[in-house]
Amino acid sequence: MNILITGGAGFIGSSLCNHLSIDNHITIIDDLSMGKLENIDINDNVTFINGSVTDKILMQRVIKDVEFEYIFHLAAIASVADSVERPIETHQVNFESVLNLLELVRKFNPKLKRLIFASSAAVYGDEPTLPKNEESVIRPLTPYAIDKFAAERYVLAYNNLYNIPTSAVRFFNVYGPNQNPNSPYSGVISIITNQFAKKKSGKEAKFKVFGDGEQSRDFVYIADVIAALVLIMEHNNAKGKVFNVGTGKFISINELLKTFEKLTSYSIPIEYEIEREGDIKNSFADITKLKSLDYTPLFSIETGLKEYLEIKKII
Ligand code: UD2
Repeated sequence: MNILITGGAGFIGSSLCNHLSIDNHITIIDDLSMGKLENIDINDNVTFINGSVTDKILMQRVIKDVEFEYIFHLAAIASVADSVERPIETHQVNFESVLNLLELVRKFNPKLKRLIFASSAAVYGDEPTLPKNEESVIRPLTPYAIDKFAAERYVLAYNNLYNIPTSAVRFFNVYGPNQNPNSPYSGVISIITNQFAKKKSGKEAKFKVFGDGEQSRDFVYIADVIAALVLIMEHNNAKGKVFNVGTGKFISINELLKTFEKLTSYSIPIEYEIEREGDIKNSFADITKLKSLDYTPLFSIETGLKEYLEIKKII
């Protein structure tokens, strides 16, 4: 099958590509702003296009030329802070590209079996009720979260209004190999892992906790995320629906650091700094809806982290 993955050189996109390219032909569109070519196992089944999803001419040419069975729209500017600094630029990537893609599919891609859009747990904002289920109060607080929610609604409306088969996923805190640790807004697990790698190679290492470290997150390992995406892609009754993708469990940053220490048998200096502006205290997913598609997360934080640290040769 022909599958398009936008953002296919990024963390989640490249992991999905490496999984699906065994049996399918994958086209990747990525501008390499966060993603890296090294993330992708390039083979005869993968076509890489270096370009932006905001390039309407490029997008039209690709959709018209190939006619995909499946599209995963994962390209985004994932930094919430960046969206606060540059709301217009990030809106073009995080929202306008989605609407443009939906229109292109409506006009030129009648063969489509499913389009899956990557939304975010950010849509829930700071409303404190836990766990978050897909019907929980939505309170998007930043341009990033507002764009994700608006785009997600468009994606689902195209299913209802135009019969274009779509689904959306709200990712909680995904971690694993290929996650870029180089921005302060990179996933916290990739940042901590990077510091433990430095420590292992004898370099100076330290980690800054924003706030008291008692904030908690639902960290989901990339292999479980890929399994969830494949289930949604294959299930007809996932059409027109949005799904939380998490584990249904949570851990605090302090406990997470202890888990790193236990797994690696060493520790790094920890500094506590002022809480990050706009940080959410606690977040975890109700995954009942995803479980209705026979999803079971296979990795706990301990087993997922262990595999990740082994792949990174830290343990
Ligand atoms: C996640 C998403 C973000 C958005 C948001 C919505 C990731 C990488 N980011 O942000 O895109 O969807 O959820 O709520 O999944 N921390 C430290 N020290 C560090 C880095 C982080 O203490 O060096 C803390 C941070 O303040 C936060 C926690 O660790 O309390 C998790 O941070 P994160 O950036 O990994 O993820 P989050 O939940 O803020």
